[in-house]
Amino acid sequence: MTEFIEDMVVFDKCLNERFNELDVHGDGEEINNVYDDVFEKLDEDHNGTLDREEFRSLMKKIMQAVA
Ligand SMILES: [Ca+2]
Repeated sequence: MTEFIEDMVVFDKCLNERFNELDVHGDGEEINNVYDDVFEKLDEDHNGTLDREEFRSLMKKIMQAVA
């Protein structure tokens, strides 16, 4: 459980870093476009939500991108 929380902290940190990189105008607009695009790719069964497996593959991609 501790490991999971630590992962979430790292995940959050990554997310913020990505957001700051993407949000070039500082108005939060860019992230919406990127998020829609990314979400569509991540929602592998296209049911509109990210389930555990889809979230897991998202985490994996982010960790790989950071490493
Ligand atoms: Ca899904």
